[in-house]
Order: sequence, then C-alpha cells, then structure tokens
Amino acid sequence: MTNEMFKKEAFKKSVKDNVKFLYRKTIEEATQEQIFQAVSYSVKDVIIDNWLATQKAYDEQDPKIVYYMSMEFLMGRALGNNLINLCAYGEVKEALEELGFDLNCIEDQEPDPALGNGGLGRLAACFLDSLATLNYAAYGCGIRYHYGMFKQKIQNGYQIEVPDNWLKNGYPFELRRPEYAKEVHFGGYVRVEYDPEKGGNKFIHEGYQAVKAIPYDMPITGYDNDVVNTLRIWDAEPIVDFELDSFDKGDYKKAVEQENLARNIVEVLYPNDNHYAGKELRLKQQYFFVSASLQAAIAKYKKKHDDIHKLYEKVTFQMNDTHPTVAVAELMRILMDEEGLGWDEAWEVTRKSVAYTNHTIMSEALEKWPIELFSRLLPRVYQIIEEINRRFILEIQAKYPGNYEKIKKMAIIYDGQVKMAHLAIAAGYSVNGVARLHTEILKNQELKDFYEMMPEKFNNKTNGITQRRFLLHANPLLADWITEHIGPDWVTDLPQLKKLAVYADDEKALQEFMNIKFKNKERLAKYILEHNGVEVDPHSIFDVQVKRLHEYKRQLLNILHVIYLYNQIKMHPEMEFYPRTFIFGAKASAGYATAKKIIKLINSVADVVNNDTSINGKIKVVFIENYRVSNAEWIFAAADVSEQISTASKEASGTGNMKFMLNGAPTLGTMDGANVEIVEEVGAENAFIFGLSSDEVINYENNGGYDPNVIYNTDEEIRQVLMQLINGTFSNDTELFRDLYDSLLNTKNTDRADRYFILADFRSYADAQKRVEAAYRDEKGWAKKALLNTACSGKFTSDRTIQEYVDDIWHLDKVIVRKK
Ligand code: 26V
Repeated sequence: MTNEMFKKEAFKKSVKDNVKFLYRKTIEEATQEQIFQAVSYSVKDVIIDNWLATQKAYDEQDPKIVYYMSMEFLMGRALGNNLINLCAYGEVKEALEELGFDLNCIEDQEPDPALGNGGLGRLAACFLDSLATLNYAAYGCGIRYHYGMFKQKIQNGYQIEVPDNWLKNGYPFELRRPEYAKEVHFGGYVRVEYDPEKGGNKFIHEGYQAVKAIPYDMPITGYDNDVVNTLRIWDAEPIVDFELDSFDKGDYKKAVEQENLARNIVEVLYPNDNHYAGKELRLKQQYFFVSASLQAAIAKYKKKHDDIHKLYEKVTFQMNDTHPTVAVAELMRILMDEEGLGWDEAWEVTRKSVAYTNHTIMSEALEKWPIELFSRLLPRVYQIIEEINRRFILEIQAKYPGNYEKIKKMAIIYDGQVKMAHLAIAAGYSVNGVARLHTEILKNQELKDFYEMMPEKFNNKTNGITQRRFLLHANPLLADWITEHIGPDWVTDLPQLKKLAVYADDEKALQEFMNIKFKNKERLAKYILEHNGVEVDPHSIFDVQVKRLHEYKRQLLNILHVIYLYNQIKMHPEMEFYPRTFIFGAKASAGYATAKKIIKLINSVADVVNNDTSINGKIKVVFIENYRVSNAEWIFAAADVSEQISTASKEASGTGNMKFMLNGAPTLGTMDGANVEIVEEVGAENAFIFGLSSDEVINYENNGGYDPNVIYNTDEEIRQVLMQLINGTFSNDTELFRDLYDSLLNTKNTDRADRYFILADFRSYADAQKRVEAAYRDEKGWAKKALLNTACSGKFTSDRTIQEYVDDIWHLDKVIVRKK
C-alpha cells in the first residue's frame, strides 16, 4: 500500500517545489546532488507523517521498548532503502524518469553513512530494519560521528585513508532535536556527605567538565507497515558559549577545555575492527552516548510511569559488544544518585534491564581499561564499579569457597584493569553469542567460568541480514524473478524461499536464474572497469572475498592460492583451467601494518597476473577500492563463489556469508561461525568445505604440535609460492613482503609461526578450489547449487534473529500503526 504522495504527479510536483525552495532553481538548473536532496525531502515528508503516527501509537499502546546501544551503526544509504520499505521504489523511479532523471544516479549522490566498521555495525543496522518491520518499538542509540569510516584510495597498490566528510552537504534524513539535549559530566571528584533525610551518605560529583549531548534522529522505516522507529545519534556541543565574563571569573581555561572536549568527542569513528587500543577518547565516546541515551530513556519512561522500580517492565537495554557496557554503572548511578534508590533496589532494576551480546573471541578485542584512566575520567562511575566488583567477588566466594583462581579469572577489576566483559556478564540478565558454534566456544572455552556459575544467562542468537536491502534493493532482477515464481511474501517471510526448491531440476528456471546472475556480473564488470580500469570477463567465475582485512579472515591464504594457480598455469600452459576472476574488497585499520601489507600484496599480484599475456587472461585479480555498503550490494548479487575462509573458531558468525548465499553464491569456507549453519541448511553437497575444525585449531593452540616449517620443507609447490614473496616476483624490493613470509614461518614477531594456520589449510583449500572448478564446469549442476543456496537461505533473515531476541530476551509487544 503506497502513500498518495507517491502518485506520480504529486511526487513530481513535490520534487519541483523542493528544488525551488531549497535552491531557488528549476529542476533543469539543479545539479544531481540537489535533485537527490529534493527527492529525499519529498520522501521524508511521507516518512514524517508515519513517524508521528508511530509515536502516537506507542504513546497510546505503551509497549515495552528495546534500546539497542551500539557504538556503530553501518546504515548505508537511506533513500533507496526507504523507497523500498515504503513500497514506492517503482513509482518514484518512473516519476523521476518523466522528469529526466535516473533513480540509480540520484541514489548514487547520497553519501554512504558509514558510522561503523564492519560486521558488528552492519548487524545493528539490519536489526533496526527488522525491528521496524516486525512492529516492535525500538531505538538505536549511538554517536553522530562527524567523520565515519575513512574512504579508501589505492595508490600504487597501497591503501590511503581519506576522511569521510559525510555531513558536508547536510544529510536530509536526520532531524536535530535540541529540546531533548542532555548533559554529560567528565572528570572532577566525588564528595561524600551525610544525608540525614536518607539516613545515609550521598555522593556529590563536583569539579567536572560538562558536555551537552544533542540528539539527531534518523527515521527507520518498517516494510509496508507505516512503522517508523528512530535511530538516535548524539552530537556534542559545549555547554557555555564563549562568554567574555568567563575571563573575569577565571574560568577561561575551563571554557576552552569544555569547548575542546565537545569538539573532539564525536569527531571520528575509531576505524579499528577487533583491536582494542585503550584510548582515553574512546572511553569518553562510550560514556558520552551511554549516559545521554540512558538519561533520555529514563526521562521518557517517567513521562508515563511513576514507579522507577519497575523500569525493566517497559524498557530493556541491549549492549552491542562491551563498547556500551559502562551503561551498567551509569544506570546504577542515575537510579541511586538521581532517583534516590538504595543499592539493592537499584541493582535489582539494573540487572533486570541490561543484556549483553558478544561478537568476538579474539583476545585483542577485549576491552580492559586501566584503573587510573577510568577513575580519573569517571570517578563516580568507577566507585560504583568497585562496589559491583566487591559484591560479585563475594558471590564467587560463596559459590567456590577458597578458590582464589576463580576470583583471579572472573573479577571485574583485577591487575589494575577494569574488564568490561566481566562487568557485562555479572550484571546482564542475558549473555549471547552470534552463531551456534560461537556460543558453544564461549560456553566451553572463553567464558567457561562464567557459564558454570550462571548457565541460565547464556544463549545463542545466530545472526541474520535483511532481505529488503540485500535482495530486494540489491538484486532487483532476482527479486522480481522470485516474486514471479513464489509470490511476494518472502519479503517479510524469508523461509518462503524454500518453495523455489521445486525448480532445482527445472531447466528453464535454472537457465533464467543463471541469466540473472550473468546480468549482475555484467553490472559489476562495468563498475570494475569504471572504478579500477580493469576489464573482467563476466563469463569467468567470479570468486569473491569482501570483508574487513584481518589476518584471521585469511585474505593471505586466498592470494597465496592465486599465486599457486598462476604458477600451475605457467608451468602447464596446456592444462585445463576455467577462467577465474578473483575479487577482493577490504579496508585495513589505519594502524594495522600486516593488514596493509596484505593489501599491497594483493595489488602487486594483480599487477603481475593481469598483465601477463602468456596466461591468456585465465586469471584476473581485482581489488575493489573503498568496499562499503553501497557497492557491496552489487558485489553480492554478482558473485559465483563466496569465500568464507577464516581460521576455524575465529569468525564469530560472519554475515557477508549470508548475503552471498541469499544471492545464490555457494560458500567456499571453513567450518567456522555461521558457515556451519549455512551448510546445515543447504547441504554439504551445495557448499565447498575445507580445513581444520575449530576443535583441531583450539587443540593446537592449547597444546602445540603445529609446525608450518614441516609443510614448507616437504611441499615444494607451497615452498615455491612462499619463496616468490621474497625473490622479486611481485616486487623489485625483495624485502617488501619479508614480514608476511616471516609471519608464516618463524616466531620473530609473534609467539607462534603461522598463527592462523594458513599453511596447515593450504592443500585442503586448493583441493576445495579444484572441486569448485569441476562443479562450475557442470553448468546445470552449478545452477542447481546456486538456486538451492537462495532457496535454503531463509533461516538467515534478521527477522528470524530479532524474533528470537524478542521471544527469549526482550519480550516486546507488537504495535499496530497502520489503520486499515
Ligand atoms: C571491537 C573493537 C575493539 C576496540 C577498538 C574498536 C573496536 C571496534 C569494533 C570491535 C568489534 C569487533 C567485533 C566484530 O565486529 N565482530 C563481528 O561481529 C559480527 C556481527 O556479530 C560477526 O558476524 C563477525 O563474525 C564478527 O567478527
């Protein structure tokens, strides 16, 4: 059901009016960017009405609300997505055509809001989409970074980071809400005073620096249900303007400091993924958005309810990893110091209100703040954490009398550090992992002690993705084809895709399915030519690995295998070889030297291989610059093979794997993260699995027994590949890739050679790749595998994930907004 406003004539008029009011131009005079702004304002007009209706419905129906607290929301572009969810994409496309514009080009004008790094931030964005679509009341709570994820340029094969000034032209899908501003306090000290009224002490925080938190709201549209939820991201402003009389009061220094604090705090997203660095500014960011969000949530609750003891009946806070975990202590502080509750009452409310999701077992990612830093920045909050820790240790002692090992391993404060995961687990009513295997590893390895002490808290919620963005918007040809065959219900009920399985042996259907894949490959080939200047053949196998660059994700394994194939073809030019295009896309954290070196290696191999005419273009290697949500949509749609090759046990879930599957690309992967469940759904015969199991990896890690040098010394072809890293094959500078070579063979820079078992898995990976090639040669067989991947991907919708969170953790009520 679409809105009247989207009727062609009405919409055209609205766009023209907006161009006139915003720019004093006619549409003939306006730039594409201005048209984008005008179109967006027209769309926002409709959204605002639904937004008001939604808030009214929430007011009347008073549902329980989930606050999804996250340092990252990797939203991607909003215009196309909103049109999809408002069921107006087709109409608007036609209206714009009549005005002489191409909706795709207009969409392309939108900056890609990249307030996140990778999986964790994109998951948060998919969850908001599903919450709105399933009629649940939800707020996303985050930070309005002025600069999001950097833009990646590749120069001479190296990654260059360019600032992402996404707010430069103004962002049409946000609304500034200064009337809901909150104050957040840093530093200072705590004065204790006896309060005769209370019959106890009161804690007064003084001498702090204050920052004003200003919320900006972004609308989150549900699919075809008139629901519009809110992503609330906080900006920072100084409290006092620079007043002249500050000089007189001697407050000049403080005024400057407060101004600087406000300026710095929301300036930029930390572009690290999975690596904790202990930066003070990051803790400031965390406390800033957590405090403002909690204050806002409590103020909203109090408007309708007078008993703060029952907060948890109407409100729940989900902490996206440990990043917002300071919420535990901040909620305690607000309940005690501002709402007047005693410790026990406040603790009861807090522990029933907060829940925690773990997204990684990589030990580098664990957040542990030095006590000195923490207590200086957040003195009152730190006091509260000390008391939580004291009481938690008493509980441990009660359960395990005399067992000091347990205290050492589980305490929240230990060794001069505040351990955020321990705080989250001690306080939260739910602790979940993001895929079945990951949750099992948490329970049996990483968080074993916590699981044994409080097993009832632990549960699994396998990740999911939204089919509205990653199929309906990303792959319109396939979306239409599916709807022709099984009707449109899959858009909100993805398991319906199962009905496609009846076409698995239908030649006509398979042919159509593969024709669509081919068209999507042509679309991507065009993009690659325009953006990389490399010509790729859409008839070749598109073998794709796109994700953040990290050693555990093993892009290095992939490119070493490319080198191996290149050697094979050079050595045996007559050998049968199905042409392959290896496509990479990945950003490396700015300070992650090894990751950046791997990018350079991929580009260096690309240079050599792509320009070696003797191999007749059998292999092409492409590194897609600036991989991000918007080009990801095209890449998934065009992939033949989905590379999910992390060292088993390291990838908590993966979500890219699901996007490939949905778009009909079989997985080439290890038994890691959600790959395990993908194989379970689609059947092992429709995936290509290789490598050590997570048990085997963990066993090596704990007990030793793996030596890559044995492989190096016995496998001549592998040795040749490694030698080529340091003999000038891919760079005149023979030292350029020495570190990568060393990392595989000796312990110079680490405690273990080949930390991620690349050589251990190399042969098994090469075999799996052989199976891929053989399978691809069988055209019908491949089409069947591809189609079955789409057909069996129903489990991996974030709608299912969210429903599980609702049923097992949040217990939300459905709200109806649309009046039929
Ligand atoms: C961690 C850190 C550590 C401190 C510095 C900054 C920073 C920024 C982000 C992170 C998060 C890393 C965790 C993460 O992204 N995990 C990914 O979560 C996905 C969604 O659950 C999951 O699919 C991926 O497997 C997992 O790697």
